[in-house]
Amino acid sequence: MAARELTGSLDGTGMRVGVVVARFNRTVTEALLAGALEALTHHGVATEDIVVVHVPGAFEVPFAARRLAGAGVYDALVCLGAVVRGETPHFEYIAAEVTRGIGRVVEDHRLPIAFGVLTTDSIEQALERAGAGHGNKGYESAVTAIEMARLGRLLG
Ligand code: INI
Repeated sequence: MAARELTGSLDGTGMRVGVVVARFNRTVTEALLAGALEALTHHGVATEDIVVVHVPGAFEVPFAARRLAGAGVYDALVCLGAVVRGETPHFEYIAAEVTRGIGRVVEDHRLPIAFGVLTTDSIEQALERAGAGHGNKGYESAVTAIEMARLGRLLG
């Protein structure tokens, strides 16, 4: 007998999705947000079922994600930001905290959260990952959010 395989579909119909986006490195994060919104609507999520929360920087993303998760009405969240390595250790702290913070929200709320926070050495590298269509980490993250929300339903 064949093994039973479970994969979440990419059908976002009827889903409610929260998007948290950091303003820091705005050129990059606006492109990530555009990609995420394009992916969500392309995969069937209704515009009125999407909430976008803007926060100052990546460090603030987990706070907003936790609040959205606590609301209990979203099928998945998408977190977007761009942490670019500078001359100071600040990068390491911010990158570590946003990663840890989002991970904890996933564990605490058992909610799929796609990690669309770029961590790069330069703004150029970040812009490359925030390009049009599928080269856009925001787009990819939104698709991941839908797949994981569907998978979560299958897993029960
Ligand atoms: N926030 C970012 O989103 N990306 C960065 O690259 C960044 N750097 O390098 O400093 C950054 N800092 C701001 C931080 O996220 C907070 O908004 C700030 O520390 C206030 O809490």
